[in-house]
Amino acid sequence: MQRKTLTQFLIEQQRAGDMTADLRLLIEVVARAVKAISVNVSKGALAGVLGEAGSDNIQGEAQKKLDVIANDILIQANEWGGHLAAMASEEVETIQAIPRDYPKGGYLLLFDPLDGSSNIDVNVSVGTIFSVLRCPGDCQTPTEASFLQPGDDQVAAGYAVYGPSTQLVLTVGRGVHGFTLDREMGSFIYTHADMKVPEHTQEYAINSSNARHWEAPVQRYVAELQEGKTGVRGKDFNMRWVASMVADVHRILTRGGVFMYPMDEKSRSKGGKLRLMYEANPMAMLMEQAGGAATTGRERIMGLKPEKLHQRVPVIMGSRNEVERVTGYHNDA
Ligand code: P6P
Repeated sequence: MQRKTLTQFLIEQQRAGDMTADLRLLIEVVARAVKAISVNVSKGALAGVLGEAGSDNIQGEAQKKLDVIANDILIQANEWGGHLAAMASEEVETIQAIPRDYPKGGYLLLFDPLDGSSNIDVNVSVGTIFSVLRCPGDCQTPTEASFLQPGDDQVAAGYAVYGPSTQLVLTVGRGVHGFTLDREMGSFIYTHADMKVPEHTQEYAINSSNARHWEAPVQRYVAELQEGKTGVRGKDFNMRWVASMVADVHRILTRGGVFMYPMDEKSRSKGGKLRLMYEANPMAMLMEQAGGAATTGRERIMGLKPEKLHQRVPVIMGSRNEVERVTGYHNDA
């Protein structure tokens, strides 16, 4: 099979009218930034980039050196291109304005620069998640309110997973497409055309140490999975929990499953664990574009009207039949 690069794929999408030149530039620039993050992540201890940065992020979480490195790489890569009106990052409280020296464009880029960074020091897969919105109204002076759009308004979403290979998975609303980094050539090769989440699955992902804090519908659902063929589900299930959302979601996009970080008593006061704007929304767009589903347990994630840039939500996403079952249990309760 002739190896198609990301650039060729994007040019063909632009030619087909599925994306603007600026959106193509945005994705190319994010892909280049992801390559630089991959280089840093894969050096690990050799580059002195492991461990704590000695600072906390807006979430009050201790930042890893690589969190800060990845954040800076994404900001510096995107600020000069003229495709963005502003950026927002999990690692920074306020929105990131485009420096005066550079032109502004019509897109807003949001990202979690290094998701799952607690896994960095133990050499387990981590990732970068990004979401693209249009800047509404006057793009000369974007504010936080400019970003507070529902997930349905995303024009693109994707992630990079830094695992045994570095893969970039993205959607611009025409299905989900995966690329694998050829390190020798330094280019992303189109390796996963039109990824689909299998409707049925026998695999689920949840941090079971929180079981006593879950709401009844989740406790019921997980108990049925654990009863396996001796219970109402009539088949056995397997459990995986990487504690890197990108790695868990990538596995589900590749072979099915359901990912859950539901509301629990521990995180209720914060609204949940995962962030809406740059974790739940982009992953929800990918899941729906791949034939899966994504809800809070009670409503579609991409229908939510955001109130705050860093707000958190409960997340249940993956194989459609499983998400509908869990959501049904919530609505029954
Ligand atoms: P826990 C990583 O910190 C993250 O935001 C997601 O990537 C991951 O799914 C979740 O938190 C892991 O949370 O409570 O299992 O450590």
